[in-house]
Amino acid sequence: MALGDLRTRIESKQALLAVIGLGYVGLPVACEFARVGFDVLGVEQNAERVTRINTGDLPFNGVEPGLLELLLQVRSSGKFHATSSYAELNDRDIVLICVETPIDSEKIPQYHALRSTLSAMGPVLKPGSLVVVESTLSPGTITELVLPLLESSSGLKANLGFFLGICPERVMPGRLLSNLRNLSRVVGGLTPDTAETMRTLYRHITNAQLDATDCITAELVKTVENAYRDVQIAFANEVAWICEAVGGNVWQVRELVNKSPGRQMLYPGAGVGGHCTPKDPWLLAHSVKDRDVPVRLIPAARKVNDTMPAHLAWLVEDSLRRQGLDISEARILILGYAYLEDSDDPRNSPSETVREHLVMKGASVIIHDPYVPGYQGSIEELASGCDALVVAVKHSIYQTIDLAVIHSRMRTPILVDGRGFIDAERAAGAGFIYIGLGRGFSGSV
Ligand code: SAJ
Repeated sequence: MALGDLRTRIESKQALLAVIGLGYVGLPVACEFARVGFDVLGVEQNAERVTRINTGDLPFNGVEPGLLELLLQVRSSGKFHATSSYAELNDRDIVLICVETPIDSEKIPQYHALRSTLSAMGPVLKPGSLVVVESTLSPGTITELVLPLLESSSGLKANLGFFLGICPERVMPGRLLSNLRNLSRVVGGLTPDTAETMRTLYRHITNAQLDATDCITAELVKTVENAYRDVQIAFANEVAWICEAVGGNVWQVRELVNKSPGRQMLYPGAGVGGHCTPKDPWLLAHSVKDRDVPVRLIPAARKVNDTMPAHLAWLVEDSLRRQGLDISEARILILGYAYLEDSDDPRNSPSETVREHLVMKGASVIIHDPYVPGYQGSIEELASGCDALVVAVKHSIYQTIDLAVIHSRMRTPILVDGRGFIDAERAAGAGFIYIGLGRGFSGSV
């Protein structure tokens, strides 16, 4: 099918769509296209996840406004169903690829999921179809890996047998649907015509700007926007360390700095987790690994952010020591395990690293999280006999916990706030010794 015919079928929503990978990115986008009237096939390797989706059960918890209702709606309308069989792709005019693209311990991109997807879909790819990668890729990956692999597995030639582009996602757990509908997107096509056809497609579900570009630009924009955020967070974290040393309060400093025009200092914290921000800077750096390009700021920012969990553990140890307690005899409750407030997504959880450091120091550590299975329960009960409460995630419910009750249950009333989330006066009023990340001891209450 020529691109023009495909665009006509897209405009009339007759084009048959497939989404490969039904995770935080793929499932919402599949449901959204089904909601507006496309016939959507979801292809997911995890059979248990396929079953849960086909029985109207979201395969993840967390607060995702509207997603469950949407899934039920598109299932009952018959516009969306999931499968683990690639064979069903053979009639699809459009295939969106939403699989994970992690990095390994050496910060090298791991494209196993992408490679196996491209190898499996090639033989059944419908000639004339449009393939769009939504996963985040190291700049250059579309032309250096995706294109040749898809040509060899399908036996088709790019821009003749299939059309190829990349449209990086800008979703965020807790705002999956709203980000999808309301955030602009970069639409990178192997050719300008392909980019325009992709715009025609995404216009159906996105009411924000769709910026047509080439593939390398789209790959760069996605990895740069997250590397930029990581550097911003690292700056805030470094200022927090300085404030602690000189007796400042970073939360107050940040507020006043941001009154200066053109400043937008982000928040220091217990660490940078998730599937995007810790990884994408390395995908960006990887694009020039074999070239004489001095990439220094991006790795340095990663290092700053990666030391925050250890720093929080040190704050806990130091606050215990100041009360004459040895951390090796302490019982510590960490509040929050998900990487982000009001989400159940535990990927690259900074709390896990905090726990590891505390355990290495000999402490016994328990964790509470209202959304992550295995960590739910009564905070009051978990706090019994503890010597320190560590706020690692800004889950909304932690704003309303009864500090007086928790205080009465604890052996030593130390509260270490890793997110500037608990009101220091309120904590002190409940009898806590409040230690805040980024607040020098003379700044502590
Ligand atoms: N964090 C801080 N300080 C901050 C902001 C975040 O320590 O000021 C920490 C968070 O606690 C978390 C990690 O960084 O552990 C990542 O937080 P995030 O707000 O960057 O959330 P992500 O990783 O879901 O980021 C996504 C990104 N969006 C996409 O990749 C599509 C990011 O570019 C967006 O800016 C962010 O969502 C958003 O705010 O929407």
